[in-house]
Amino acid sequence: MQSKPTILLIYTGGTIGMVKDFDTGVLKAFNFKKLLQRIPELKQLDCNIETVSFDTPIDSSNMDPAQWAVMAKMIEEHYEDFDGFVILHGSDTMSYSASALSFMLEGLNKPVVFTGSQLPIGDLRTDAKENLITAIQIASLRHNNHPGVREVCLYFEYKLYRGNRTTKISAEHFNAFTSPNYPALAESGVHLKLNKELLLRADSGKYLSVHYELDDNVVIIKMFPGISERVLSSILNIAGLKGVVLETYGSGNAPTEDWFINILKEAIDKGLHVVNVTQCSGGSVNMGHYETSTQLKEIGVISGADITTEAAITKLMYLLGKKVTPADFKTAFETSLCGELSQ
Ligand code: ASN
Repeated sequence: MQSKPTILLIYTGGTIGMVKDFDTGVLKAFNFKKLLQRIPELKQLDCNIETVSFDTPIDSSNMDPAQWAVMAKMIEEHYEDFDGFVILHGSDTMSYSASALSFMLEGLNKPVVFTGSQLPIGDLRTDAKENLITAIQIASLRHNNHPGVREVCLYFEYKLYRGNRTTKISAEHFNAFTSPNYPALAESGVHLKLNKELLLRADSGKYLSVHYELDDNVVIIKMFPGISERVLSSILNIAGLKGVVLETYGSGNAPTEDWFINILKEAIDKGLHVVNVTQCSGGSVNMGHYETSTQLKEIGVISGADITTEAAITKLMYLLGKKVTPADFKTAFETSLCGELSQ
């Protein structure tokens, strides 16, 4: 008889575990043990669950690369002892964390499922229970004696997404995430339906290798009509800056004015990596499609294709941390590492 899957639940904080401060009415992170007591249903799941928690649970607005390293370390240290990992995380920056971990956990061959909620677990109308219970069930799935899912994903409101394809779209609705350029990996209804053909299949001979070095000398610049030479030039000349995610218009378009192209060209010639992503919520950058992106291509701007901004900025941190050489950087960025862009 096969033994029950074992799941490690990692609690980082977020609304799911928050309670209202009686004096101020403000939502604050809460003790994890008390949180678990509010979900007796967990005992009914057909798996063994163990838990670890951040020493101080945080609102995910306080998330940063150091905290990603803490999560990655928890997974690395417990990797052999568990069949899957569920990370309870605030929804605000969950897509950034899921993207970062997808790059940091190279060779991952087990599920890492991020989830959280829009209402605290103690709230009568909470979405936390369904999200948590189904995330654990997904992490427990087995197929031919292998984990059913072997990548970093995000489960929210009946849908499982590839983590590095997601973005938070609503501060109000339970349906808070979307994956604009890649279909859902699974849908939960009467049945839990896994779209197997969409899943990543890691090379099973590969071992987990965790990359902790992330370089935060990066910035996101969102284009807007009226952005001035002074503003753009000040940002691109920040001392030590190494990478820029430039959110352009439509399919990767930007002004054709000389000052704009010259500032970017100078920065790229000095060694700055500039990645073009679209500020549209779906679709892909296609430099050279319009006259307004042809020069960007010529001066060496990197195409982010259909990558999300969250995945682009964390991929920049990861590749810079890995010290990829300037000659290889553009190709490395434009190559999909773990399903974050379509090629
Ligand atoms: N502010 C919360 C967080 O990201 C939002 C949430 O979890 N729904 O930690």
